Amino acid sequence: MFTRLLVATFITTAICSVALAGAQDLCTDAHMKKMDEMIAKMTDAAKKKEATTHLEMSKAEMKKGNTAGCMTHMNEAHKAMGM
Ligand SMILES: [Cu+2]
Repeated sequence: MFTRLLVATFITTAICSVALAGAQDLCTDAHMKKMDEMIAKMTDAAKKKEATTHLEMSKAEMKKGNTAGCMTHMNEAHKAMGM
């Protein structure tokens, strides 16, 4: 019971910190790592695949230095994650 509450609090905090961050904070290796971790915890296989696909495209755009493209795919990945 207490563990479930802790996990729920952790997830809510993670989602809020993502929602409040700007593009300069999201298109970073640190955030990509966080996204990988969050997607790994997803239980809906179809949504998980969708989020993974968009995250990979987001990473590719980040490597090219295209922040706008990175954010577009990041937002799609977030949507697939239910954020
Ligand atoms: Cu993200």
